[in-house]
Amino acid sequence: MDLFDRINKLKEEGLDQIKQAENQKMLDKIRVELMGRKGELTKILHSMKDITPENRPKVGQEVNQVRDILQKQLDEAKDHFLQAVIAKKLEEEKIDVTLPGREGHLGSKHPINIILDDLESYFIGMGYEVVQGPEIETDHYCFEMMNLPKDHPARDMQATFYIDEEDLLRTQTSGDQARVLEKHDFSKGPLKMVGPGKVYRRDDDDATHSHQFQQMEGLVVDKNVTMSDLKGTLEMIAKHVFGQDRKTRLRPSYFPFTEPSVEMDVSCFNCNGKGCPICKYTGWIEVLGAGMVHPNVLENAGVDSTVYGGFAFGLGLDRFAILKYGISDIRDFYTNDVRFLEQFRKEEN
Ligand code: FA5
Repeated sequence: MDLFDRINKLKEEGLDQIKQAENQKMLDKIRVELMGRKGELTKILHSMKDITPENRPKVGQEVNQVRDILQKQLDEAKDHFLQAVIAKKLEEEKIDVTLPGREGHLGSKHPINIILDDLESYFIGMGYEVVQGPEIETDHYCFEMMNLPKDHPARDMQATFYIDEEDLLRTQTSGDQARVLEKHDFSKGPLKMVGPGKVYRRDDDDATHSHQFQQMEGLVVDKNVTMSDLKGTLEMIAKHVFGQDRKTRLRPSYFPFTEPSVEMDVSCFNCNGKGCPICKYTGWIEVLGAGMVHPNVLENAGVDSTVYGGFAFGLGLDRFAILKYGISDIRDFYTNDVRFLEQFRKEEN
């Protein structure tokens, strides 16, 4: 076979091999065989000295042409495999933008906080200031300043957790009254405050009693504050939270820091007033204590009780939430079960 036929055969075989390559790896192997240092074409170029001088340029030109053709085919095949890899990757990583997104898990507000936030804005709207007393309160503010001296029998109703002789987990938010009264400057206007927060008692836990619950204290002191101001305020709160239909009633009661004293009941959410185990067959659930501020409380805080007077209330936020949402057991508030809490997401604003 003459040299030109051999070169032509190498070209045909090379092109054929490239066509047969199934992947990049096979193609790399073929490239080395065809174009590498040990390849047939390279060998021909290296043996130029054996070729007659007049044929040398022609052979060189022919070999280089074949190398160019093969290189072009190799490049095209390489490009083809690369495109195939990219297409496969794109297919695998395809994102369907029309699919609905995955929702992150959002927490929801605790029902007591929903009531608390709502009441706070309601009172702020009526010109009240929101204060925050300490959960570890002193005997002085929790009891003494509130007209409950050490031997007072009403202390028994609020047996609690003492930390030492003087400090205790507060049984009521009423200590906030004394703290605010001591500081208030009446020359600047009347005192109107609410003080929400946790309180603790050694109560037996049942559907409507917990040893830890939340109260919101309220206090209004000015000249000429009357019992009808208190009644009007309590009725407004009840209507705001429970709606116009739920019945309320005031009962005479006793608190050492108010005179006269009342308690407000709201008709039971469960039996609508007929009587059931939740309301202990009374048809009513007590939600707050209130009354006209006792002169001793004012005087203890340095306020002249012959000039100033006022009303105070302490409402149970848990009881408000129980009645508003129809919750059959107060303990559900404190077990932290997300399935319970999630039911109130729609109530958040
Ligand atoms: C008091 O704590 C008074 N300090 C309220 C007060 C303030 C009266 C200002 C006058 C003036 P009482 O012990 O009744 O009162 O509690 C008030 C409210 O807290 C109750 O009406 C009830 O709604 C709620 N409460 C009382 N004990 C519990 C309990 N163990 N678990 C859940 N809520 C309770």
